Amino acid sequence: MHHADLRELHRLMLVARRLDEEAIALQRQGVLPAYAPAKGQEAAQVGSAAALDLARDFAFPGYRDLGAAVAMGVDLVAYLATHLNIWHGGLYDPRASRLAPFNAVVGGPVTHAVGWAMGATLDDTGGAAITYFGDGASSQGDVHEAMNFAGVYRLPVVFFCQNNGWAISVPTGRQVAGGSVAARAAGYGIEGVRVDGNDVTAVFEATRTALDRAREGGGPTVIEAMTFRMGPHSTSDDPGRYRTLEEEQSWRDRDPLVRAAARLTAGEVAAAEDHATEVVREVREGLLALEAPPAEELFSFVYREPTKALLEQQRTWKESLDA
Ligand SMILES: Cc1ncc(C[n+]2csc(CCOP(=O)(O)OP(=O)(O)O)c2C)c(N)n1
Ligand SMILES: [Mg+2]
Repeated sequence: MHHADLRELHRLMLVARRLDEEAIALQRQGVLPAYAPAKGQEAAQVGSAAALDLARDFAFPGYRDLGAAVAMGVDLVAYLATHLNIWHGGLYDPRASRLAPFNAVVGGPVTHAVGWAMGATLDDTGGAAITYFGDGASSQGDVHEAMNFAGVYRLPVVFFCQNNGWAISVPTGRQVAGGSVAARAAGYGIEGVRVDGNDVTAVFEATRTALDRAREGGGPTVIEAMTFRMGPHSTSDDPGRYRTLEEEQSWRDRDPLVRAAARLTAGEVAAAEDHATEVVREVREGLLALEAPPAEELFSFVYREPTKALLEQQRTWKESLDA
């Protein structure tokens, strides 16, 4: 990888890290109701999303994938607005940004990505889908059906698993039988690779290879990025109740940002910090300035034609306003 590319990936990772810290602060200040921190997973998210071709590909994220949104150039105020809970999903345009609304259903985005990949094949668009999910999600039935279906039809999809060691308080060893998500790919007749998820270069290369293969008709790939969730599962979790400080310390030494920064000059790292500070300031101001959309919209866009039940709810809601 060229030095300039590494510098750019580090810059994106640092924006993700600082924005993640800001999101936690905003949650503590009562601005965001809840947030799922991504600290420690920046190399996995940024490295993989940076490998996408935004003219053709499409990404399906989970709830902890801020780094993917950063790397894809999604409007970050509109992205983080999802956490404000003032609308259905975020305020960004998934079709224009190529990033689906984030999904809090464990394993949910995996089936969506496979469906999209089926459509891309039928329409012969030449694009590939990437889906983000966790080690815990990999034990969900839907994920296995999605992988099997993608294998049978050799669909252009990359199953990007961030194995961060934990599914809330359950360690990977207690819910991934056989110990490897990547190894499961063999059962579906598809490629499976394990990659150092805290090495942004390795993640980028592995994802680019998998996306190229998918677009060329070579079928799906499971990528298992080995990483660590350095913070809590969510802003209402206390990891001290289920894991040790020794484990956390051993991963602090493998921090993806420290590893990338070690390959850059002090001046480059300082410039990236200045840039991240500026982005965070703008996003914070943008979020605080957002007005809630008209409450009436709660009933729009759910169905093409509203159902009787929905109209009934809308009527009750309106009456409650007048009361
Ligand atoms: C279908 C479904 N079941 C259960 C939950 C509750 N839940 C939220 S996150 C989570 C653990 C997911 O772990 P993993 O897939 O490893 O992702 P991580 O949170 O570590 O990024 C669970 C069980 C959910 N959101 N959706
Ligand atoms: Mg996990």
